[in-house]
Amino acid sequence: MSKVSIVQNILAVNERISNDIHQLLAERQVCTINLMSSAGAGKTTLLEQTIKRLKGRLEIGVIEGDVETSADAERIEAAGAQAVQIITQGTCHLEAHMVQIALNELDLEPLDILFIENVGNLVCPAGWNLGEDLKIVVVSTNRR
Ligand SMILES: Nc1nc2c(ncn2[C@@H]2O[C@H](COP(=O)(O)OP(=O)(O)O)[C@@H](O)[C@H]2O)c(=O)[nH]1
Ligand SMILES: [Mg+2]
Repeated sequence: MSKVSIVQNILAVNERISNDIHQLLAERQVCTINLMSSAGAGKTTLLEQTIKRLKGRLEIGVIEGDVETSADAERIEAAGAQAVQIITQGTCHLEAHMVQIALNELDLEPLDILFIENVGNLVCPAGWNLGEDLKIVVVSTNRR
């Protein structure tokens, strides 16, 4: 039986697009943060509070990743920042080509920080660079 491995090719394409994104955002002097956690850990809440607290000091934009809804982008806009929603239709992580398309919908000119809220999943997003400067993992526990 012969086997064909395509994983390396897909990741190589992702890496190339990720590098293009990183270069574009560096030229625009936008610091980009890829925010990851399990579902419901508090990523969007953290972003809402960050946007409100930094209002008037730093301009923030957000690319939201979700498997099926636009609810998070609506929350971000209500908090006062530009937001673009990527609906992955079941895919468990964001890939660089999705972010590249979403970037066309944002006005990068005023931005100081771009947050990319990844799909709620602690495994899949880790393998896919998105052109970010930093990856941040949000971890939450209950109080007992
Ligand atoms: N008690 C408590 N609840 C929180 C906190 N952060 C988020 N939540 C709640 O946890 C739920 C999921 O939060 P969300 O920000 O949507 O998580 P995400 O899926 O990681 O974006 C919501 O009902 C939030 O109100 C927190 O710091 N403390
Ligand atoms: Mg969220």
